[in-house]
Amino acid sequence: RHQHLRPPGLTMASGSEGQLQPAPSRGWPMDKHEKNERDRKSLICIEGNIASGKTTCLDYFSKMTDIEVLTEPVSKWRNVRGHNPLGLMYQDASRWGITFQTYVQLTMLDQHTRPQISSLRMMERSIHSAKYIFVENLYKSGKMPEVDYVVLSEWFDWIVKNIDVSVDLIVYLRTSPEICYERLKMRCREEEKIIPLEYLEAIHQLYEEWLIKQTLFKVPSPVLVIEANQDTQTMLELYEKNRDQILTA
Ligand code: D5M
Repeated sequence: RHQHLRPPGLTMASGSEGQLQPAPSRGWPMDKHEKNERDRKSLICIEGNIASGKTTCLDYFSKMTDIEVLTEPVSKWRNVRGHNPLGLMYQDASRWGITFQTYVQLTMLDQHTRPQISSLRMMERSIHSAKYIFVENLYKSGKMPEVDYVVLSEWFDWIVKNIDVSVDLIVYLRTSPEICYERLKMRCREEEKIIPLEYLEAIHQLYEEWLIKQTLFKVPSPVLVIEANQDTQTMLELYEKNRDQILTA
């Protein structure tokens, strides 16, 4: 697949060229029949900064037949047995970062391992971005003690080694942090009112290093980059026009 054959706004991230192979198999005890079932099905993860337009993208594709969509389990993050770990994390990341990230890792693992009915599943973010973007950001910004980071990393490494959390394609909705900041203010989610622009800039930087420069961490699949600064209507037209390229990338 060559970059110049793609329509404007859609590019395969460098380093992904020629890597469109089946997902690697894992060591989790799975009989041959089960494994073959999984290999015939595809998982696309939609990645991007907070308020980058992932929901619009997923809403568009959810209307198609034979595509199942799993949105981020935000309602669980806001209410687990009466507690709101998402809100707590935004109020005091140093105290609640590990609590929230432990729960995100569990709920993301639950998403990855749910039986897949349709031949194509689209998922909002992944266990990989939870670790490589958000946990990394907490640690790098000095808000997560090294011991918390190491324990979470041990969990993450064990999961990746022993459970099938493979991904077939990452679609990266690439936005500027300023645009995300505007969209974030408009959607007015209570917990997010205290998010400063600097936080979105830090998340953006990590996404760029992970998925574009590919220098930081292992990228679990090829990456399709979609420039996503445009308004909702234009984005929907872009998805409509390039639907087949996205689905067969
Ligand atoms: O993400 C929904 C909200 O959840 C948003 O406030 C970002 C936050 N989020 C998502 N995943 C994580 C992790 N792993 N750590 C910290 N915060 C997270 P949205 O981007 O709107 O889909």
